[in-house]
Amino acid sequence: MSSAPDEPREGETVALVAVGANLGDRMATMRAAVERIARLDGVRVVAQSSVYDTAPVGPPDQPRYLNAAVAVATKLDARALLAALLAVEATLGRERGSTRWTARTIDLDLVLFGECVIADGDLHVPHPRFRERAFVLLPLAEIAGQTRDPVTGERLESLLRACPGRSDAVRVGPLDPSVRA
Ligand code: A4P
Ligand code: MG
Repeated sequence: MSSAPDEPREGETVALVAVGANLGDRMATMRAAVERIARLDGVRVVAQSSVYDTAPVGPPDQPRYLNAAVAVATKLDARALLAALLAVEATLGRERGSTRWTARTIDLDLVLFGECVIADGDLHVPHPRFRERAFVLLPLAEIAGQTRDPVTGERLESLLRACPGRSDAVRVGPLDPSVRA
């Protein structure tokens, strides 16, 4: 029996990835990132959220962001998936300075990897700050509102309700260009 295209298959884990950009042609770069993620071996994109225009959190003198989220079903483990995401960032001109939270052409954060909880040097899943970030929770709740945070047990939609700052986000359209606004 074949499984529906957006259901995880045997051996796959569903991971949630936050996508952000605030330099250059933000929408085009975010869509290019999703195309590249979809072409990774062992990774299927199974859901894409809307895109939101959001006020920057962190250093104030930077442009507004676009933020969105995708769900992937993957045969990779969390470390290999994050490495692949960082490689996609690099191909899209992401430069890292010494300061966190600065402007970027693309940011791909691994927010959840199934129910895994990992705090291991350079890999932290769930992403340590996602519960306090409306720009992450708003798109994530659209595609996975019933999914539970494995640390707190809360559903993503209830984490969003408890999160300040969601009202200043403006929906600008779908991330998936084949979906009508
Ligand atoms: N790393 C470890 N675990 C992870 C994970 N689960 N996902 C390591 C992603 N990366 C992970 O990340 C630094 C290092 O963390 C990576 O090398 C990776 O090996 P980074 O992407 O260079 O740093 P960052 O994105 O500046 O920091 P961080 O901690 O991800 O920050 P946030 O919390 O994502 O904040 N405002 C708006 N409106 N929208 C935004 O998207 N983003 C940020 C970044 C700040 N303000 C924003 C937005
Ligand atoms: Mg990041």
